[in-house]
Amino acid sequence: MTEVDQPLALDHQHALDRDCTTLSRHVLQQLQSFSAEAQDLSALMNRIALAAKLIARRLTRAGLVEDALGFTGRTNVQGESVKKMDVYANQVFISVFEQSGLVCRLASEEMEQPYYIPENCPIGRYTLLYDPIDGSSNVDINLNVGSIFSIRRQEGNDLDGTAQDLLQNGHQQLAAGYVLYGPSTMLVYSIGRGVHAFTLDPSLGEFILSSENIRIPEHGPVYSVNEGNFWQWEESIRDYTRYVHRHEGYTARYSGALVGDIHRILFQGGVFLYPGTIKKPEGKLRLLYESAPLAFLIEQAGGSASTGTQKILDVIPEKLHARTPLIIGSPEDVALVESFIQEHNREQRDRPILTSKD
Ligand code: P6P
Repeated sequence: MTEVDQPLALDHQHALDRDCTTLSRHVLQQLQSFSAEAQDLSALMNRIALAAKLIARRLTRAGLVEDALGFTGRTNVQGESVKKMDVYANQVFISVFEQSGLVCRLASEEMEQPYYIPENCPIGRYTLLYDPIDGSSNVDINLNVGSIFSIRRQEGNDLDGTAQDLLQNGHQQLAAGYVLYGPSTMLVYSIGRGVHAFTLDPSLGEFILSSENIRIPEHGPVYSVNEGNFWQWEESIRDYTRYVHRHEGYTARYSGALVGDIHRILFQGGVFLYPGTIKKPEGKLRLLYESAPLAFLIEQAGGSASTGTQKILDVIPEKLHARTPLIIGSPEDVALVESFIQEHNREQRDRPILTSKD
């Protein structure tokens, strides 16, 4: 045997195989198919990876690039101040998908109406729903931020441009996931066959498979909630918070950026809550761009996601930018929060109705 014919040492072979497991190849392996839809999903995930690389590159140099940080002075459809990075990241997704031929419509948390790509519409029958930079308040202080994405089929021609076909429950999602821009850039996704994580290797410019078939712990120590809203919560959420304050084994972690908090819980277990508040009774987080994609992914990892009284994936939005309360994470920890809500609702129901005669 010549030197070239010599087989690589097993660990080197494994490393080489792993480095060749790119996102697009993994999708096809997952589907065990080369059908048109499998090829589409593979190509869609590849485009999302390209968007993630472009955003990661900008973030890593944001402090050095003129005009990358700070606010634009505008507010978005959510009523939030728009950061320059929000605008850049939103445009990245549009540019990346305009050339793809796959996506007919882009619905972004940053845009009041969907963005149509007419030249793609006869061919590409998919809609990408995304939050281009989630947690953008962290950008200027160099803390982790994320992108959240969801892919749905476009049903019908949406000729009136109101995207009514998107007002369906989260079970209609074909794929969902997030990109975490942290010490490393990770892309975590599911096409309904488990949850898998890829880490960007900057030397290759490729996302390489780093964790496959991730399962969330049944229970974990983390509870992640902005306790500054305590005064605005329902009594049931306050009772849950008092419970974890008084019992050993809980630890509070809250970064102000949903993707990082969810990623921690995916690997360590626990629960993230953004309940309704006095100012936002329906909650702050957006169903189509944040809660539903993350619910799809966390349920694929064996976790749970609810509004407190309804599974997130069953919620049918009344409008594109609908918000929901979100309780998401390890099944035992989500169930504990729900038990306080159920108990509170039972007490409310059983409370005798006092009349003027009483
Ligand atoms: P608060 C960021 O604006 C975001 O949408 C999520 O990423 C994050 O979890 C949440 O809002 C933080 O909101 O009210 O605690 O600052």
